[in-house]
Amino acid sequence: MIRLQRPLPERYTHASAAELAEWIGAAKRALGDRLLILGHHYQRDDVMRWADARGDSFGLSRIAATRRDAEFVVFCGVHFMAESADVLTADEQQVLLPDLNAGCSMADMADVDDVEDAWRDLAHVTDIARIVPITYMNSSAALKAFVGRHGGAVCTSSNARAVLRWALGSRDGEEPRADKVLFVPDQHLGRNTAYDLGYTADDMAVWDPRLELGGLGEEAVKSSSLLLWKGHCSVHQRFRPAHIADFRARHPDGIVVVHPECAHDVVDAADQVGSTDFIIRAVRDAPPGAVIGVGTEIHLVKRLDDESPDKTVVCLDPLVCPCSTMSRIDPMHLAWVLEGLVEGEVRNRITVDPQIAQWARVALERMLSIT
Ligand code: CIZ
Repeated sequence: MIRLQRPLPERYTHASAAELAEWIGAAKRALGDRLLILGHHYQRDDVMRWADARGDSFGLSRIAATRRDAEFVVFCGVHFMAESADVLTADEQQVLLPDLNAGCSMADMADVDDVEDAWRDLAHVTDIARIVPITYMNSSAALKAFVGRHGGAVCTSSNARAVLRWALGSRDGEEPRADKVLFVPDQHLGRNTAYDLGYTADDMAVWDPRLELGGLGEEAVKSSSLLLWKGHCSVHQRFRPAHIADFRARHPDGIVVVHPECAHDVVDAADQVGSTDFIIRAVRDAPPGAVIGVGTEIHLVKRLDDESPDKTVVCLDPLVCPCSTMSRIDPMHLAWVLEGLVEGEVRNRITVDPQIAQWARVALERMLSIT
């Protein structure tokens, strides 16, 4: 997906770190409660220091929705997060993304047109009324709206288990809503959650949107309970079981915690698996002196280490893996957007078409009613 961020004026590109900090601080003071700056957990420190609230994508959108006095919500995250905030906030609140090129490669792997094509193909070979689409929070508003329109729900990495159970029924007698789920866009979250629920490899198939019928035979489509979209997170997919083996060799008593966007063999080798919030709690609850090897984005891992002086928190991948799109939000872009607001100009507003927002809200509310 191409989003064009116009080049910034030299005032920002030639400024020193100290000047940018001075301008951001002055703009924040001038805007007062009219402004809410949200910082995603993966955000770089020189931006995070200005955040009024930190959190994951869904948590931050909910904070924005409860802060009705905040006329301007500056989302220091990526594009789909700013869209979700726009969907969940009041009409009079304006959501801004400091750099329009801060996208999410995983979200971009599931273009809504491709998902609609897949849905049509599936309808030719199976009873489409018995398929529920589920999209991960990390997806465009248009895809969330598609899911809402077709009776499905959004899920986060914290509640994917509950949402899959809602769709497919639990194996202990709960009524299934469908025979099949189309899980988009992260195959790993879908697979890890399905294994956790007792499904086996035979129950799942990967849908490759570039191939006819997802690269699957009609029989495979019919017999699978889960069709997993061929998408992944470029950061989490880097972790390998060998990283865990190396960590364990160096720290035999260490604790390994990874995100469910990691591949299944990594999740299998870890001690604990969970969302960003889960990882934060796992570090907080670890005993003093613990060494914790974490499989997630490096800014979060470093921050956890800095903020836990009685523990050692290290990234499992020694070759550091930042979320490069998130890092596009830097002090230059933040200063540019904030000074625009002070001058009465709203730069980089993210708006979701009202029809799309309405259906995306249906999918989000369905998730909330399940969890
Ligand atoms: O939804 C989020 O913020 C992400 C990227 C992950 C998580 O586990 O919360």
